[in-house]
Amino acid sequence: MYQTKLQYVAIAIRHELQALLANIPLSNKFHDTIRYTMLAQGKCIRAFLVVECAELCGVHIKDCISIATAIELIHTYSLIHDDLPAMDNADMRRKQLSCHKKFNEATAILTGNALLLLAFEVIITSKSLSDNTKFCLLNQLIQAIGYNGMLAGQLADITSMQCSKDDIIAIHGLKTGQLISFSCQVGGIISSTCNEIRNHIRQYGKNIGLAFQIRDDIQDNENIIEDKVNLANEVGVEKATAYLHVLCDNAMDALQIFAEKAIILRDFTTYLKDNVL
Ligand code: GRG
Repeated sequence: MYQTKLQYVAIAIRHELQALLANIPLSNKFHDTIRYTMLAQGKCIRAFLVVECAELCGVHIKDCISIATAIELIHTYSLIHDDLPAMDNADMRRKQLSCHKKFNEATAILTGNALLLLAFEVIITSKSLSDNTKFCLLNQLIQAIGYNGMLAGQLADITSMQCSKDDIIAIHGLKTGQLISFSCQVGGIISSTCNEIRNHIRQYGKNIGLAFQIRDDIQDNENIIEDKVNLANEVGVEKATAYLHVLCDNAMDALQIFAEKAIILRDFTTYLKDNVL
C-alpha cells in the first residue's frame, strides 16, 4: 500500500527535477552530472515522508513538493560525498557507477556542492511558501544537516575508533536520522498545526530516522568491515533487530492519535520493521 504512494511521490519529484534540469543549459557540465545522479533509481523515501506527514497536518502535496525536492537533492549530495574515496569509497550507487567513478573525484565533490546549493535555491524560489515559512524551514534544515546534525554524524562516523552501542546510536541519529526527522516535520512547520500533533510527528520522525539506519546496519552485517560504525556488528544481528523493532513500535505509538489518517505511514513502518523496504 505504501509503495503506491511512494511511486506517486517519486514521479512528482522526477517532474520537479526535470523542470530544474530544463533551466540548466546543456552546455553547463553540471547538467549531465545532476541528471546522472538525480534521475537514477533513488527511492524518494524522504520525499514520501514529507508528503505523508504533511498530509497529517492538512498540507497538500503541491505545497510541500518543493521542499521535498530540496530534501532529495540534499540527500543525493550526501550520498555522492559519502561514496568518495575519502569517505566510504563506494563504486556503485543506485545500481549504477557512483558519481566519482562515472566522472571523476573533483566532479563528484563539485556536483555534491551544486546539489546542496540548488536545494537552497529551490526553497528560496518556491512559489507556494511564504517568506516566513521559508525562513523557518531553512533555519531547521540547516540545523539538521550542518555541523551539529548530519555533518557531525558523518565526521564522527569516519573518525571514531571503538564506538560503544550508545556512540553508534548517537552517530546514526545524526548522520541518517536528522534529515529523515526533518522531512517528517516539514508539514508541521508549513501549517499552523497544534503542538500536540507536531510532537507526535516529531516522535515518529525521530524513531523512524534511527530505525532506517539500524535496518541498513542489519542488512550490511553480512559484508562487515572491521572498523565500520555498525550496530549489528557491535551488538549482534539479534539485538540490533530487537532494537529496530522497539524503534518501529515507538513510531507506531506516535501515529495512534492520527487513527485511519496514518494508514499509509503505518504500512511503511511495518515494512521497515520487517526489514523489507
Ligand atoms: C557525506 C555530507 C555527507 C553526509 C553523509 C548520507 C549520509 C551522510 C549517511 C548515509 C550513508 C549511508 C549509505 C547510510 C545507510 C542508510 C541508507 C540506506 C542510505 C541510503 O538511503 P536510501 O535507501 O537511498 O533512501 P536512495 O538511493 O533510495 O535515495
